[in-house]
Amino acid sequence: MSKINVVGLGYIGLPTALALASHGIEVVGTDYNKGLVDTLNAGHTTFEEEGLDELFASAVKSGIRFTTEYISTDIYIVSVPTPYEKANKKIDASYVVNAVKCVMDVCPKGAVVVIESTVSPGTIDRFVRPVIEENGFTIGEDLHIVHAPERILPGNMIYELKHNSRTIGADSREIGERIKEIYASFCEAEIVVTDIRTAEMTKVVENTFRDINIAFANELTKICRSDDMDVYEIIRIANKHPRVNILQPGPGVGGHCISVDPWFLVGDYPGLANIILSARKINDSMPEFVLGRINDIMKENGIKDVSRVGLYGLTYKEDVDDVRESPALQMLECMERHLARGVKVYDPYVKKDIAENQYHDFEEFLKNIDLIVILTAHQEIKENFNRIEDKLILDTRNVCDLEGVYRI
Ligand code: SAJ
Repeated sequence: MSKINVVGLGYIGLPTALALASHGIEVVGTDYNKGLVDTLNAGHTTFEEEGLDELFASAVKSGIRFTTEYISTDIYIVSVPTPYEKANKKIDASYVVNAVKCVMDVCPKGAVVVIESTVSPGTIDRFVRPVIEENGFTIGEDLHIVHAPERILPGNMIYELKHNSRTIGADSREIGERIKEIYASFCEAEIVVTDIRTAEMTKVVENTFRDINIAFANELTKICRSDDMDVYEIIRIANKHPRVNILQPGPGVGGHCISVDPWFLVGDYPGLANIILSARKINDSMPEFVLGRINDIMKENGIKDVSRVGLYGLTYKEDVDDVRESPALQMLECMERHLARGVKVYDPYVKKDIAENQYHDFEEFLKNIDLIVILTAHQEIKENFNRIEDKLILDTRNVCDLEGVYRI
């Protein structure tokens, strides 16, 4: 089996490199962030995920190497960021294009570059193929392109890396099957080989489907709130129907995937992506909806000073350390716009100071607040409801079973 150079050692690239190395494949992990590479070479992982440290130890034992350099080999897996430009909702493919350029500087003839990064439909045609041809390479001879989007769930990545089915998009069945064999070294689920544009679209469609379903739950919570109905009881009972699976309302949709990918379709198919756009607007309205609930509760209980309110949870969802696009940060931005500063914040997973009035000790955080807003259902809060029973509680995640808890 060929040596593989995994380029980009973030939330996706690192677990992928470790899984390949732990299953008998020679792997070199490359990242332009020297600090990150040094951390890995010092024997430390760079983020928290169930099972990551064990996989890291197994990969190190198998001889995985980490470097800032690209190496000359015949298979590259590229997992670099694909941010989107908020203004025009278009993808920024520059990181992918730059990685492919670096591959071309070192790769032998006939190498395969596998792009795992989530890209909007048509990105590889619009940005990757031209840069390869502009450098005098013939696609399908000098360099093969494959798109293999991942679908692992942050918070359960290592398990899903092994058990989720995979999609391999390639220009030829032969190359697709060759890359399928590599992923089959650690993936025990079905691996589907298709064309590149189909692979690009399925990935974005999967996340868009989830965004729309979350938006339905969020719109339902607004409707029920307006008519004093219990949305959670309605969802609980409705989901007993064999073909109904309503998701959970929340304070908004965060993360760098579900809150981003649907915008690719809105940006690329204006006038057609209507439900998709509406769902995005509903989900993006939830942080302000929660602020409205906080305001109502403060008035109802005579809390005049917003510094008596504490936001529990800065990450975008439970038991992860990722704050990208998190509802809490969207709320803080909104409060700043309305000059409502002073709210206290705390998250056990966020060690760095990223907000004003951020606490790093749960007890300290609790000391001077009257209303705690549960924005992220970390295991810590679920195990410590007894420590907040003397507070007013707004539970945006419906996890607290204490009496008199407010919900969104
Ligand atoms: N959320 C709700 N209500 C729900 C479910 C989620 O409000 O019922 C919120 C979460 O709190 C979070 C956001 O939505 O803020 C997204 O969380 P998530 O757990 O639904 O998904 P992600 O973003 O962590 O991971 C998704 C997954 N995609 C799908 O489930 C279709 C994962 O499989 C992908 O690999 C990942 O995006 C990605 O990287 O694309």
